[in-house]
Amino acid sequence: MDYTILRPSIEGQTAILTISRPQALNALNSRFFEEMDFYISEISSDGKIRALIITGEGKAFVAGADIAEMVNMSPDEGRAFSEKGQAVFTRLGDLPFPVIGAINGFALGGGMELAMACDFRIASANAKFGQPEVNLGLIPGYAGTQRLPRLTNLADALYLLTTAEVIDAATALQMRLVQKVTEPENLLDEARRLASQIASKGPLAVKLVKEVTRKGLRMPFTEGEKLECHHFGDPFGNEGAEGMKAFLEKRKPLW
Ligand code: CO8
Repeated sequence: MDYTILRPSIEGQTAILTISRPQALNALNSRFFEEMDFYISEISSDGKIRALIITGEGKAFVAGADIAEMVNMSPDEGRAFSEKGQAVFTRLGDLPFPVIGAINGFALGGGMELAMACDFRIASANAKFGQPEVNLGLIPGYAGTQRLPRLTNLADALYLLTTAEVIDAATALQMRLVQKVTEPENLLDEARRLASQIASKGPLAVKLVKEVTRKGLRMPFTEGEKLECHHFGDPFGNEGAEGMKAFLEKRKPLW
């Protein structure tokens, strides 16, 4: 597929995906979801990637779903647009390595939902977050109502969802919506540093820890314990044996 909105690149074991539709502040349209879906398939079969960074070009990460595309939709078309977007964001979160949101500016509506679909987020000090859907008489459609209270808490989530208040990066950090804030000029290097840090760990262990943690949130505690126990055994005899041997031999593991 020809990418017209996404700009993918690979630096060593890190993939970087830049959303590049700055004339519309990177608003998410159908074409974006087609390209994203294709890119996820492409990257999930590339065995050497250890982390994906998602960022935006220009002053926005993403300023929301494309309002111009949605304005004349019927209720059924709205539902279909939501369903497609939710499925793509779920596939993104299910990638077998961490997905880091590098939030460079406005992350509003569908943009904040995309940021929340990443495994964790770092933000530039000038980033802005909000769920302004109620300003338009809408509700979030890419699982924002579900991810936001899970990442923050019920009251903070309902506060943001009902007031449509736009918050700055420092407030987002306080709410634990983002994990780090950097100066704008350091954002991508900090994301690269985190990606390299993760790439130096056992790749099977990183994949499993992400899978068990994410799946565990969707099941009762005791089921999650069983899932962890099951996968705890997987690295023994291969990657885990090398990691433990390397520790005992006081050397770096060879993954
Ligand atoms: N959709 C379409 N176009 C957009 C969007 C958007 N979400 N945001 C900005 N643009 C366009 C503007 O229309 C403008 O285009 P043009 O130059 O042709 O007039 C261009 O981007 C630049 O924008 P501004 O001139 O407005 O830039 P400012 O710096 O003055 O303002 C803001 C920046 C504050 C970010 C402002 O653009 C804004 O408020 N944008 C809309 C934010 C918003 O409401 N986002 C939520 C959208 S709804 C949503 O995301 C629902 C998600 C769930 C959908 C589920 C599927 C059904």
